[in-house]
Amino acid sequence: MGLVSAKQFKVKQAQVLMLGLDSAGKSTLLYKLKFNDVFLTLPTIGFNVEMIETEENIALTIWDVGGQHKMRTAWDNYLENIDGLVYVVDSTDKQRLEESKKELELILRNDNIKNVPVVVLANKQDLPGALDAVEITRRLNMKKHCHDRNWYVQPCCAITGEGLSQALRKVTSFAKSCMKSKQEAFTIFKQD
Ligand code: G3D
Ligand code: MG
Repeated sequence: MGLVSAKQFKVKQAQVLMLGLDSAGKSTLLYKLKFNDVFLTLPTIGFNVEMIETEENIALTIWDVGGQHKMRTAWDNYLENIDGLVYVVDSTDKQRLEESKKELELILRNDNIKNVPVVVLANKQDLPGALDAVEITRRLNMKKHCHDRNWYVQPCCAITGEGLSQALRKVTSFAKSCMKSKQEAFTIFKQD
């Protein structure tokens, strides 16, 4: 007990769910964020989870859930009580962007994540032909599907780490405001 500083008690915990099609780069991103290193990944069966401390007195618990077709039906089980959604796309996989958009649309329709902010990671920007953030925004129809919540599209590369500190800052600030609104809604509910 004596080893735990008072500051650690004040650290808030935000739950962040990371989804996207298989091979978008979710697990690579998770481990790059956590260990600043690139590991050999295998298709994720179930989920990986890591806690990432940020500089803003908030720790993000990031859930990386497998994105293969047969596992997407399980995504709904992870949507409760989250403070942020990170949606990863392979910016070079033009053929599957439509499929990725449809999956995102399905998730956003779920009542459990009403108003939950979304950060799209336009991953694999190091590869030739990668679509930029403007084009990913357009192809995912973000303005329409996310009009009721905070959202942002961040280009990045999980291998070099480019764009990841910006992404982390965005996820953190969105998650903070999401937690604040939930707290305010809870306080009003208790007063009624
Ligand atoms: P997933 O967890 O979304 O299914 P993974 O995806 O993290 O397992 O990554 C799938 C493949 O994409 C891996 O390659 C990984 O190295 C690669 N990858 C992830 N992010 C990037 C990136 O930003 N740039 C490049 N060039 N490759 C990336 P393998 O070959 O192991 O399948
Ligand atoms: Mg994976």
